[in-house]
Amino acid sequence: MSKTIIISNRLPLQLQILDNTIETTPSVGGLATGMKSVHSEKESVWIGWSGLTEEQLDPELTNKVNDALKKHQCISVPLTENDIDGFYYGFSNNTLWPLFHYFMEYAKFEKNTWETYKLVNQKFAEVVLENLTDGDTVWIHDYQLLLLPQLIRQQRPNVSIGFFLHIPFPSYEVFRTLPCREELLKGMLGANLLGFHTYDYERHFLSSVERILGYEINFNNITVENRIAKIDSFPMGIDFKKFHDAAILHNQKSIKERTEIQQGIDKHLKEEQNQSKLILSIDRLDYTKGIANRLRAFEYFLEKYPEFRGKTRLVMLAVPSRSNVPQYQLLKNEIDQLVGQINGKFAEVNWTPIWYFYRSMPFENLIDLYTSSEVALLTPIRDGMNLVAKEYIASKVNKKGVLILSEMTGAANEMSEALIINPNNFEEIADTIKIALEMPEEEQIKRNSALQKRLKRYNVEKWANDFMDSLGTTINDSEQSTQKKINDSVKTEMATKFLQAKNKIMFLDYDGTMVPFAKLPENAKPTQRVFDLLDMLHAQENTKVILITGRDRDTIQEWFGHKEYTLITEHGAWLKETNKDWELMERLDNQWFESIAPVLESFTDRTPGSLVEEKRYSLAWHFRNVDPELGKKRANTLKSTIQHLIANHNLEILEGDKVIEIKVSGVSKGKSASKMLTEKDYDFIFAIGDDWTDEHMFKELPNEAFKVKVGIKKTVAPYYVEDIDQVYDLLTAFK
Ligand code: GDG
Repeated sequence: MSKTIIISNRLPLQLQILDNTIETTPSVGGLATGMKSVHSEKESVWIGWSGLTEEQLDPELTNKVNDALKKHQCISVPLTENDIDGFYYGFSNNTLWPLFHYFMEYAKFEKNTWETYKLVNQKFAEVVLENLTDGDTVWIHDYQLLLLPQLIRQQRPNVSIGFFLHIPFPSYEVFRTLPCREELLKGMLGANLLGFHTYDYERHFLSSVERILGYEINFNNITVENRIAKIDSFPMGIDFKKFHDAAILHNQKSIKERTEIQQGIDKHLKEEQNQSKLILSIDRLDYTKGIANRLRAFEYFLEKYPEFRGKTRLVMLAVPSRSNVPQYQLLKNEIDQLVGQINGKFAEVNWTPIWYFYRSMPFENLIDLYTSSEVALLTPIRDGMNLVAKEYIASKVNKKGVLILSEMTGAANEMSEALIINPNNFEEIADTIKIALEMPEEEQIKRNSALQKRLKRYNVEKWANDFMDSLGTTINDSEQSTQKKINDSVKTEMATKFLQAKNKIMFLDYDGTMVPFAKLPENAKPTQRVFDLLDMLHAQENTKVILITGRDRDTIQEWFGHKEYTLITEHGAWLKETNKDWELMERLDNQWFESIAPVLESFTDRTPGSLVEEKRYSLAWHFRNVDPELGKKRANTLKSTIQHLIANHNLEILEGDKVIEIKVSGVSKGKSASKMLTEKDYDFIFAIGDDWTDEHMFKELPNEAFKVKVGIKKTVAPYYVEDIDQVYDLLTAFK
């Protein structure tokens, strides 16, 4: 039976060695709870690091660890101290984490940590491959494992792989600074489906793929060699019920049943005659979370609005994190100092402005803090999503409480009823704290009702199911196209029909079909391989071979004029039969050039990398070498400009692969191909091409013709091959 394999850097369990035995406790983080519903399915395993290095384990303990993990359907990836240093503290947290959060000045590029990152991703791949059987689905998580999708794909090309990034994907301008940017993108693109928290991260990723790898992108589908990878956003939710129910339970507790922390909070509130309001902040101690900014903004708030001194307090929980990375140690010192400084500056005998906890708290204390705080102040400088914001709202059973949230979090996209602030604007934060503390209850309830409704509906289970469903449909889509792929049996069938037929005609496109695209059109000259293939086909009995192209007559004459195959150029404007002169297939004129050519030239002047090609009866504006986004934008503007100019003329615009062509309407590969069929009664008709312009040919040729598209693109052709090599492979079967 097929299963789901979840893979993340850490397993969702904490292990402890106590007296030579292993104790396990479940992890609490967002990823662990999020994936619980997928993992609780019977057929699921979770692969990751156990938290214990090889140096901490002997063979006996390793067996015990493995047995303990097995009970929770977990499998560990054995890692050494050195692996953790280079892979986790090094490349993951000293390079990718800062860079992906736009802290470029913190990002270190070190060859040795990159090498370890590659090695550890390989170690993960080995464990996955040992446990992978046909039909399994793989779901890989986060920035520590960017290379893993491709490492698995290389060994198991047909496996269904999903990847989700929990942190932001930065803009191309930032991502491009990574020396290993290509490897990372290719690694990620091993997946069939790539998920991000927000559309912005998705768009940044697509832009990097387009600019760095030059892959073709169609909406959110990327053509990767012979497959489609789909990109989409899935904003992660929380286990709403867990937080909501825990808060209900908390509110029902008698004084005695309450936790020590809750009793402490109650005592203070009583002493302060319930005058004092709590502002909560919870994060891992991380520079991306904007903790120092938050403290400074709170200090500014107390200065600007002194009437709140003694009446409000910041409760700050900072959970220790990555304390082996130097930046985190520096941050810890900075925050310790700031808290001391602010408390020293404002404290009164019965009041200190900040309660600061530097530790992790059990879940029930988290609920104490969520339920007791009138305001949550979350000010990350960057944050992929921020689940704390969602948990705070879910815990507000009576819907009272105000969330102040940084616009730099993924969560801000979905939580527009919160008070959204810019974490760098202290003035705004100070004013917003005042607004929050004074917000009427009805307004709080109104805002939180809307927020809760959404959080309840799009919870973490829905998030995980949506991702898995989408992965399922992505695979089905590609399976649909595999049905049309030319495999050995289709090839044999075509070759047999070819041999049996008495009159055969073959339409062969040139660029993208016989030869790959070159930066400049004149550089895509035919190689000996092209001539050998065409000569071979031409030598077959009763076979008419037609090279049919959008290229200009003169170039094709120069390259193929000495050969005997039939040539059709400029999308069907010109025809050259064996040993004859060129003739016009359509009555054409080119007087319109003088009004259109200057427009194209003006676009070329403003668009670096573009060029105008003048054919006899058409003009083409090429933008293959233009920055992809600029190229698309200019092509769209050009189209609308030209459309306006050609209205009432017998002209049309043809959109090819990175080219816009203006030509006399009615001329097309389809029309000219159909004309060629009237000469004889052909009983074998074959057409192959890669471009949009070849679609005319596929549409107009009769149904019984064999029509083959080159590459995985939208097509009306019933068959496709993946690349030019496969074109050769197919055509050489016809002899
Ligand atoms: C990354 C991305 C993205 C925190 N302190 C305690 C505690 N927590 C729990 C919270 C929450 C989780 O940890 C923190 O999640 P966040 O989303 O806020 O932040 P990151 O850890 O940075 O997570 C982030 C997330 O991945 C998911 O994709 O949202 O943007 O950076 O669930 O409740 N839990 C307990 N004690 C604590 O002291 N028990």
